[in-house]
Amino acid sequence: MRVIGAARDDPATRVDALVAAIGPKVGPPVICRRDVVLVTGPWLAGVSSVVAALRQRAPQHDFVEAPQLAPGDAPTAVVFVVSAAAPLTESDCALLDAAAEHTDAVIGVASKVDVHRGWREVLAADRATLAAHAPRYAEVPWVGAAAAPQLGQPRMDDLVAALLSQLADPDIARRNRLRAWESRLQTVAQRFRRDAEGAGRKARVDALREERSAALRQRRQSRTEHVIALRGQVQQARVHLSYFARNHCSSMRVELQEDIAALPRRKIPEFEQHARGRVAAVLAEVGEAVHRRLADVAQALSMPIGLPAGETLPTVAIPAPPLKSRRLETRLTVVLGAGFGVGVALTLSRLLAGLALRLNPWLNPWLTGAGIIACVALGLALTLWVVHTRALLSDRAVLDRWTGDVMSALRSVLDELVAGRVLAAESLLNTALSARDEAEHARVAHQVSVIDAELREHTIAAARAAAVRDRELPAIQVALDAVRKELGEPGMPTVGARSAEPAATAPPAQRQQQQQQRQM
Ligand SMILES: Nc1nc2c(ncn2[C@@H]2O[C@H](COP(=O)(O)OP(=O)(O)OP(=O)(O)O)[C@@H](O)[C@H]2O)c(=O)[nH]1
Ligand SMILES: [Mg+2]
Repeated sequence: MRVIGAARDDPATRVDALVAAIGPKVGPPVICRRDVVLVTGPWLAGVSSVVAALRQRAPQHDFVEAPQLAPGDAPTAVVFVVSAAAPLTESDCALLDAAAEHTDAVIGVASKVDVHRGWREVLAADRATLAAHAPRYAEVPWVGAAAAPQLGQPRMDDLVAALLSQLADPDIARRNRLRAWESRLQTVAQRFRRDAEGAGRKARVDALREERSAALRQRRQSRTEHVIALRGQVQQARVHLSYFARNHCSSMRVELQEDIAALPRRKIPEFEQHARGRVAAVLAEVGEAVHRRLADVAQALSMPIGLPAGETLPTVAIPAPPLKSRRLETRLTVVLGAGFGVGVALTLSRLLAGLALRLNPWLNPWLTGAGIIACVALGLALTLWVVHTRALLSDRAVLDRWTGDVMSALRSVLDELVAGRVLAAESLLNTALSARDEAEHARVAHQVSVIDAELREHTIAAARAAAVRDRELPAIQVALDAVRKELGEPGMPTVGARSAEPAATAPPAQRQQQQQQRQM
């Protein structure tokens, strides 16, 4: 029973009971209170020297440096050593926050006062800075010390006196436990607040929203781009192939005209076959070019539409050239040719008769007879030549006209071929584009639905965290207020704003008064 009574009188147990009575759903601080004094401070502040000196001056107490404390160990008091060379910085304050997280008893030391003459000003500045950093430090006693002086004797009396006085305070265990509870309650409250505010969650939600709108934007853009690309490619192919076909027609026409101009009479019957062969060749060439170009378009658009390789080519309806039906023209030519031949023969025979009369009258009858025969032969030959030449020229003219007709027929067939095949390919490409669009739409819809699901989860998690915060925080705040009141820090702002709090205003007199009340 005595043990139970002693445990009930234990300051830590009393503090635990005080907090438990308020009822926050927070477990007790998970710390191991050690009966040691932690001496800590920034780099090269003189910590080790102070530890050595304190061990000499107060051998009844244990002094340790930060590395000698295990995680979770809490010292009974903290001696915070800073060099008197320069005032305290924010990072030094943060160092003290970590060291004195579960310990209320803190002593500030401005070290190396033997060499820094202005140490008192630095000490005052340190005191002000620390008090401004957090209200709990407003009453921290500050002393000057020289543990390993270069000049004169060590100066440790003030520090030893202040430390022994703190350690001798019967209330130190209770205050340290209260401080541990304050730290614990603040940490838990901050965790609830952080969970509810969810900075990480917010960033993730923003990123998800951005990803969502980017996916939808990209989908819209890619659809428009594909439609424009398809139209452009098809138009280009149409223009190019029409030009190609017309060009081929024109060059073939010129070629055939040249052939006709040099065509001898005996080759006239073969010309029709030759022209038909050329037409078939041009038709095949244009068909091949159309196929190739449309395959290129499909490849450029990355849409394999499977154009049939050997499509049947259309036929060009070509009538035979009208070479035979010209009997009247032949008769006329024969008459004209005969007239021309007779005229030439008569003229020449008269010329020869006159010539023979002048040369030798004895030979006249013979010469005249021979001349007549020669002139008749010549007239006949001329008649035949005229008839033949006229017939050849007429045939060539007929073939030339016929070639023109063939070309027009071929051109219209080629126009139809190009237009029809481009139209068919465009329709296939549009179908392929729609299919691809559909697949893309399904992919983006799936991506968006995954994002939406995650966004919903985040919204639910945020609402849940806010509900937990609203449910748990009031009790924690009440417990924290009670702990702070016990520590003599009434009127503190709400939890989670420790570093932003104004300088402490709890007067030392008030704290003394509270201590006296408790001791009574
Ligand atoms: N003048 C003068 N120098 C001191 C005093 N105390 C320590 N020093 C010098 O300050 C330097 C650092 O001293 P330490 O005691 O090793 O300081 P520390 O904070 O333990 O240093 P670290 O552990 O390296 O961060 C040494 O060169 C000491 O000689 C002092 O009281 N007066
Ligand atoms: Mg050291």
